[in-house]
Amino acid sequence: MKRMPILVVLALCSFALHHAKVSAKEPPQASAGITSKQLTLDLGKGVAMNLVLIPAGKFSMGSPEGEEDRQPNEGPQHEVTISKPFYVGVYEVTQEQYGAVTGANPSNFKGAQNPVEQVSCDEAVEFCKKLSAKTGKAVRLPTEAEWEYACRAGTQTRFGVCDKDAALDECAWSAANSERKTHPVGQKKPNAWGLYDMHGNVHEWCNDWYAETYANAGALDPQGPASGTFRVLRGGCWDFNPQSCRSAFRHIFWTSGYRNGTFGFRVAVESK
Ligand SMILES: [Ca+2]
Repeated sequence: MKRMPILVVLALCSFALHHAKVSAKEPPQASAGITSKQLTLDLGKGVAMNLVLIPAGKFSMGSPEGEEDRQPNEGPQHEVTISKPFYVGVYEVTQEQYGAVTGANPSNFKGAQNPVEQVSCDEAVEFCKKLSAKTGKAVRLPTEAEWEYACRAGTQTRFGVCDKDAALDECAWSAANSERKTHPVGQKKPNAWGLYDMHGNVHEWCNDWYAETYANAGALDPQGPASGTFRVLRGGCWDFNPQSCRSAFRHIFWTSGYRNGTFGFRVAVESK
């Protein structure tokens, strides 16, 4: 692969210019106390990736015992501190973006603005390494804690955008409305921090090894177990029921090299 010129553009409110092919609206103005900073990465070949700065803060990770459809591995619910702001992708990584960085498109459901799928965790990590080299930024998969924190965007309800399964139609592609396929990113309602498709469309790889319980989870910037057999995916997908798109739901049982038409990802970038 040719080495591409490094070009990183920090921009405020600029990503409509860079993402004109996507039908998504711009994220709403952040609420009080929340920064509206955005980061745009130039992937080359006229392709950009937009990220939004997620503020440091605390949240309750996992679901309360009384939550409808709760699974045992979502507990115990515990307070987590995210000590540093970090950028996270506004959208799932698209096929156009994946192709610009790797030259490949393994997806079952072809579409430049559809999320890339049929990507293993190892391949997602490799994408991050290549994008880091291209941009000079520290690009990586989000931790499971970062993912859930970003998904919730200050909420403690079952979903980060809405709280009823029926209302999820407005904010996620699940088995209830997907017609059994992925859809272009950014067509549903974003959460309060301007993130689209955190619920549904494709499952999203996280960096953590899977732990069956949060009993031994750290409270400060948890990274998950030091080693393990399975990785974790979050957010549910086009092939899962709405209840499996809940903020706390954890999809596991998949090794780092396994790929599937429901598996995609979004990236995180260190803010400093
Ligand atoms: Ca998703």
